Amino acid sequence: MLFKPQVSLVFDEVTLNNGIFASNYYFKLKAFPVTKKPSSTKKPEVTNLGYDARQAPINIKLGQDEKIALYRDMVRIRRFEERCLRSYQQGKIGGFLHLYIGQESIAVGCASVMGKDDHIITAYRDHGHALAVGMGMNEMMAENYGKITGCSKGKGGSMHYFDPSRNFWGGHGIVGGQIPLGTGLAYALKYKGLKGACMAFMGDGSVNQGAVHESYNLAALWSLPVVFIIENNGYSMGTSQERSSAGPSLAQRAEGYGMNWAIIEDGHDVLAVRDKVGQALKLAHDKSLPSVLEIRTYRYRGHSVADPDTTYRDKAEIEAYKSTKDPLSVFQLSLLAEQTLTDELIQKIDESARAEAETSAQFADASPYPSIEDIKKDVYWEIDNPADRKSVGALFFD
Ligand SMILES: Cc1ncc(C[n+]2csc(CCOP(=O)(O)OP(=O)(O)O)c2C)c(N)n1
Ligand SMILES: [Mg+2]
Repeated sequence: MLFKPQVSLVFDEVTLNNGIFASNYYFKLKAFPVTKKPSSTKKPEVTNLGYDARQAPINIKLGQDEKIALYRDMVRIRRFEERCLRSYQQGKIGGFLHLYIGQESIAVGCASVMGKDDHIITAYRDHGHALAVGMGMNEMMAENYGKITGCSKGKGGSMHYFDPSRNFWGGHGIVGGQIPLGTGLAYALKYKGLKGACMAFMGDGSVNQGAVHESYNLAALWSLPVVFIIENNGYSMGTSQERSSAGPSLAQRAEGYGMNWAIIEDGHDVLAVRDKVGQALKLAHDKSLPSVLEIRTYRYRGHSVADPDTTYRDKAEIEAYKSTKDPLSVFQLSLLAEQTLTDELIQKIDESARAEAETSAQFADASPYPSIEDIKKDVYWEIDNPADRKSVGALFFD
């Protein structure tokens, strides 16, 4: 339909054709303003908006100590990352450093509903998930410093934390790259008849990656025990979610694959995260059904600490979120109101988290760098298995 008005002409050509023909029209399309998204037509299946998360069955049974532990875990993430930022500014950390500050309720809420057979995989903004599953600040800070005592022996840095003993499979730098891997973990569980499910985390910027859709397709087709968790903090680097992703919501795309999906508006509320993620995890455990959850959240710092964060969003936007939805403050107020926390305990938790983070910086500082020999270890090298060698190519470190 070549003679339609310009908007539909371009849209038709782009959707009906491919290759050069379509890309000719791409530049015209690019200039169009972003259209307002239509509202969702179908109710999400795993959601329950406008409710009191404290009354959810999974939360009502929480004891005081468990609630304090959730709060403490969020504080530990915040203080650890603030210390990381200082170390970066002191020139102790090279490469990138992506802070999770503002999103703590998600990692802590999700890890708290994980069973011992469940697995977790995430992107490069991985400090929160690592601490939440029980990794130690020392091995994490040392990894940031590139030291041999780091969890990846100093070869991965902040983006590549790993701890298979805690079913924590990283820490991945390629946007969306961890999603096929997480789907593979879920496949392996089902294939081997093992218990458990995989929680595969991604940012809002991942959802347009082809590999994410290929993963959705296989997860639904083979009914895999996986929960895809989109941490929608509103931005991929400096591009807002509205400017990068079409459709009414990021999670609703799951409908195309016949998967359960939900939007968790109150991602700042650790109890709401526990409830909704717990439901999706139960579906994975009991029925081997996959889900896509979109958890709305916000990051306070720039994309990485190298991002001056001055061009793509307003400071007032950051302050508005901080003052009304800060995950730590919101939970703290609620626990104070029910007298689970006292001012004294809050101070104690805070001081202890600061001291732990400070100790980790000293530990990292005092640790040695890997030797050249250490750097060569654990790198796949065909010469390690000469009998199985199938191809000839350049060998690492030869
Ligand atoms: C395949 C690929 N493309 C581009 C990049 C560069 N890049 C790194 S982070 C990022 C933004 C991702 O944003 P989002 O998924 O929303 O995660 P967030 O940083 O908000 O946690 C981009 C484009 C990359 N690492 N990998
Ligand atoms: Mg994002």
